[in-house]
Amino acid sequence: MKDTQRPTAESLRDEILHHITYSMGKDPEHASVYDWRMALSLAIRDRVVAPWFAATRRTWEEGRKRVYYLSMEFLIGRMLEDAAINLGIRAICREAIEGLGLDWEKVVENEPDAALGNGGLGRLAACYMESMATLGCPGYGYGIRYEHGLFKQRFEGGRQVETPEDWLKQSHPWEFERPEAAYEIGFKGHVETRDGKPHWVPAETVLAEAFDMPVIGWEGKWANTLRLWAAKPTELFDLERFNHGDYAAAAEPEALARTLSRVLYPDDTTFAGKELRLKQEYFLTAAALQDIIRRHLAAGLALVDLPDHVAIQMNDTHPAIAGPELIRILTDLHGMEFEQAIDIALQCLGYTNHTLLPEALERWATYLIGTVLPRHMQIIEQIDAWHLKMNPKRPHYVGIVKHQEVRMGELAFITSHKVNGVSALHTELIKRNLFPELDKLHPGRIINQTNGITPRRWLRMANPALSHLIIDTIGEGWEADLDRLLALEPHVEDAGFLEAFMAAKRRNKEHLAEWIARTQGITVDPDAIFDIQVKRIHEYKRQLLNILQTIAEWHEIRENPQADFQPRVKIFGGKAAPGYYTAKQIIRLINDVAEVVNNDPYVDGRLKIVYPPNYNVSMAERLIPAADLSEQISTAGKEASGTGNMKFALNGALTIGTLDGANVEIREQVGAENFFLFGMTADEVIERRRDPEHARHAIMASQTLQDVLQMVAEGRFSPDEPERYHDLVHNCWHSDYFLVASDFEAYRAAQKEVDAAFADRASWARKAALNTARMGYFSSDRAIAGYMKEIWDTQSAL
Ligand code: 26V
Repeated sequence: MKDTQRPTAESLRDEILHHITYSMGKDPEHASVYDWRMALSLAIRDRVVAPWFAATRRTWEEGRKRVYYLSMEFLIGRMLEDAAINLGIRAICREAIEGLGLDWEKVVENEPDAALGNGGLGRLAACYMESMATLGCPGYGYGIRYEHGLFKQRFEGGRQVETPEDWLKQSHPWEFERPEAAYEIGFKGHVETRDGKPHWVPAETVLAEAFDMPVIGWEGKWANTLRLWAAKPTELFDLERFNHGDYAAAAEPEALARTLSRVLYPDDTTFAGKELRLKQEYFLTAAALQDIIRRHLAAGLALVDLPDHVAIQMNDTHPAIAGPELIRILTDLHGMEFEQAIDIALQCLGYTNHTLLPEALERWATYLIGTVLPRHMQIIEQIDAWHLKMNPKRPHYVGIVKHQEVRMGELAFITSHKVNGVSALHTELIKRNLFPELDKLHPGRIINQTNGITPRRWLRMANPALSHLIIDTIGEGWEADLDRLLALEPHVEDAGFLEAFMAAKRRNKEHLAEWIARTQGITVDPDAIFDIQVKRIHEYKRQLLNILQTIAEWHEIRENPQADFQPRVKIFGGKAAPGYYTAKQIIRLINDVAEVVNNDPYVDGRLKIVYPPNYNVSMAERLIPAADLSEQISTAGKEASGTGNMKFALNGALTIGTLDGANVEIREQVGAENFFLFGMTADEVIERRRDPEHARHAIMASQTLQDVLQMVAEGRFSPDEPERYHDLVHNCWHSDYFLVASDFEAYRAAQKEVDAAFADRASWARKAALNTARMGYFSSDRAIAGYMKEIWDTQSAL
């Protein structure tokens, strides 16, 4: 059978030609890059289907427990090369494509990113789907098929401008529409009593229609399904209303259906109580639960046995309505008693917390939930009352419903058997600051599962130069057993190995330099330190600290242009939430500073600032392998984990960072001597804030920072509008909640250490290689194995 045998470049070429002709309907003579990309994708997809069916069939036959990962975001990125890598046919694909006279990179880069997420949380979901497939953990991802993913970012005069993203403009070869898998989802209406039991009569309904994407694991041994829901209008219901003459109401469901899965909310920094978002959350959750229950019942199983067959993981609180919805299904629709229903819900559900930022914690007005989901509001109150009854010692200020708001964190906690943080420090802070009372009432419920990243995409695929060196040095097998990278350790004593390691880095830096020249029109020196900060723009992540330090460096060069100076390329990437004014000012400042510094003859190319617009997964794959230095400089206690930090270190970048999130564990793993630590600890941050004048005190203690702030305030980087950054500077002096000023000198000192360390090439190479060798712990395979054992109670089917 052609789709199970390993292809040759020739056989694959024939398959591509077949698809060009019969799937794309194109004469090869006239096919575009898009056509070829589609044909190649379809040829690869043909090879995914057999393992996918086999895995699904085996799960049914063996009656296995399934994991359901509910997430409002899946930041998948491109799929073609990832599938080829995991099937072990990338080289063959490339050969076939080049044999057809095409440019491999152009074909791969023709694919738009599936950007159905904002940042860390969505990318984590994508890595976890891939690891579940690699480990043979039977499961489904459930999400929303947003028509428009995260907005595209452009810069105009240095300012961020957002334009809609349109990944579905062309047809998407990795999805299968399943019109037969569609469920009605209700909203609003009222609750009435039928046969003595509550019964919800929704006023509006929409259809959730499934689109399936196969998720193939390493070596194609297992594949799971990512099922994304698209909203469609329910025609029958409309007609009924129409016939009753209620035309406006008849049009409502259609309008709702059109908007429900239209756009991804692009703000991951603040909670805004948007009704549409609540509806999106319920839409995803209700569709998923109907699908889960249908599958369970179709296997002839009883609902009381649900926990033996179903584990549901809530990626943050966004799907936290799962608890009440499951209870509603079990009680209202299947006649179960409330106590038994909540017991089942508890055994099935798990909740991962991804942020401590109070402004990002979801809490919905009771009137809104009461309007949109009237029956759920009743059940939420019932859960709250039940929890209080079971825990009479619960303090009066603790609970799900307080001050006319439903706190989704508390709801998720109380309906889950396990609540997990995403790094050791973060989990400690959840226990200490976020849920101290609930932790006391439910000792052992809060556990840690430190985040991880998939080494297939983030090393094997993104960094062929380093991957091949690793394979030449220790062989294969590390891709699915990342601790094996430890075998590289003895080689750091070998000058030849270190040279090869740095040669691979150098090749990646040259590639990046070439891309920067081509796309940004900026020349950068591959011998300079490539110093990279890429992530969402947020005050707590402190891109401001980075750019202020960059200004200080520039000032130093200008003061003393003849001095020896370690050349650096400062690379920034990231989007700001469209309504986040300060973050947008920081973007503009970086671009303004870049304009001045990059064109300053005194600098003479020794310092460059590059900020390519529209940072996304594909850009990360390009930048990370070329980094020497990884910037992980958040205010301690604010970054739950970080996962970019892991990708950089795995690719042999050294980290300059605070003791925040997973940085703490990365430093433990790679060794303190191979990590540039600076800044206050989480406890010191709290302490420092008790001084209401901390900002002014810190600035007064640093002449450099005074000079830098003065330059910004005077308009040195915005001569056409000198007052442009007055707000930013004023905030530094008078508030500085994220302690940029207080950490400035420590950061600067650490950057000086970086300069000195980089000058010693052999020593730097050793540190970089040790970073790669010791990052095995941060594989998402380790993380998923932890979830399987400690939360899901499920076994590999492999
Ligand atoms: C919150 C909201 C609020 C309502 C509007 C839409 C929206 C979307 C996302 C979020 C939560 C963002 C939380 C998040 O992304 N946390 C990140 O999770 C990563 C994976 O665990 C972790 O590495 C990062 O440190 C953490 O910031």
